[in-house]
This record gives sequence, structure tokens and C-alpha cells, in this order.
Amino acid sequence: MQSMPESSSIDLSGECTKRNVLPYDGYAYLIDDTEGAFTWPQIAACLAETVPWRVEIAHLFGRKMPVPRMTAWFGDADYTYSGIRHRAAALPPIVQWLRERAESLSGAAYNSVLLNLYRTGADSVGWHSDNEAGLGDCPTIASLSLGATRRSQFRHRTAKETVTLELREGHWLIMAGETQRFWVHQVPKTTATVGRRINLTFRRMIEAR
Ligand SMILES: O=C(O)CCC(=O)C(=O)O
Ligand SMILES: [Mn+2]
Repeated sequence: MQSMPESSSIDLSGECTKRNVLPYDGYAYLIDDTEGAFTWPQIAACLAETVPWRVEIAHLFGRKMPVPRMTAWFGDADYTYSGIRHRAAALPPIVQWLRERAESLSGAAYNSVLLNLYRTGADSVGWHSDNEAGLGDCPTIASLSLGATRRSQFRHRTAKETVTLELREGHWLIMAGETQRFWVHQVPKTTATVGRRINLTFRRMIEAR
């Protein structure tokens, strides 16, 4: 794990506090970045309008299924999961700016970002971990939430313990250490009326072994 302190709650250069929401076997630091001089709604609107969002078709268990959200990818290299191949593309300036914020908050470096657009409560991401070979062992992943508040959950693979969070606009979730090995996570569908939510997960892709 790169430069992430082990204390469960630390102060981050006086700007905001972060706390590990996982009880063991990994780190998922929740950082409330809502107090800064950031205009998160404008940034969300800009991303919604300018990012080339697509509904990808996943190839899972011999079936083709549209992914229940819109996605986009920017990074130095292609990114493949569930039979979906995102082509390498340069980060737009606004995403580069967000990457700098992610790097200063987490102390890690990122060369790519996966974006998710949840149009309504019917959009979701199912239980998974971000454990593709290209991410290496113990990846640090910085996830930013914008727009509507949505529930996010972690579930331990063997103990089955579940941690539930409500991710609000301006929340960062920094996953690190053995989190991807021991825990799966999801953003479930909801029947509540919720507006658009955008999520960015900054990652560092390394050579696949
Ligand atoms: O939208 C979120 O908060 C999580 C997204 C996610 O887990 C992913 O893109 O891998
Ligand atoms: Mn994920």
C-alpha cells in the first residue's frame, strides 16, 4: 500500500478528515471534500455534457448484456473487463484537474480513470472487486461521487460482513491495501426517485503479468 496511514481516522493537512470504513482486511477511506472551494455541481454538469458516455455491452457467462449505467474511460492504455474494451484516450483538462485532487488527497499516482453515469435509481453496479491483473496487487483507487446521493456497500468475501455508506456529492472513497482481495463492493439499484450521479474512479494501470 502506498503512503496510506494505518490510523482509522486522521486529519489531512487541515482540509478534511478521512476515516477507514472497513473494520479489517483493507482500507476504504471516506473523505468529505464538500467544504473546499469547489463547485461540484458545475463540474458534474460539465462532465455530463462533455464526456463521450456510452452504454457498453458486457459479455458474461456466454450472454451479451447492456451495462446498467453509462461509462467512459480515459487513460494511457486500453482497459478491458467483462468483455468490454475501453480504448486509451487522453484525460480532458477537467479530469486532469480532478486527478490532481485525487493524488493530493491519497498520496498515490493515477494514469487512468473509469467514469460511471447513473441516470436514475435503476442504474447500478453489481457486486465486484477491482482486481484486474492490470491494476497489480493491492491497488490504490480513488473514487469521487458527484450529483445524487447513492448507497454503496462493501461485503467481505468470506466473513460476509457488510458495510453500507451513503455517498454524497464531494465524497472521495480511497480504496487501498488488500481491499480488492477481501471485499466486493456495489452500488445497488433503488426504487427511490434519485437524480443523476457521476462517479470517477482514478486508477494506476501497470503492465499486465
Ligand atoms: O459508483 C461507484 O461508487 C462505484 C463504481 C465502481 O465500483 C467501479 O467503477 O468499479
Ligand atoms: Mn469498483
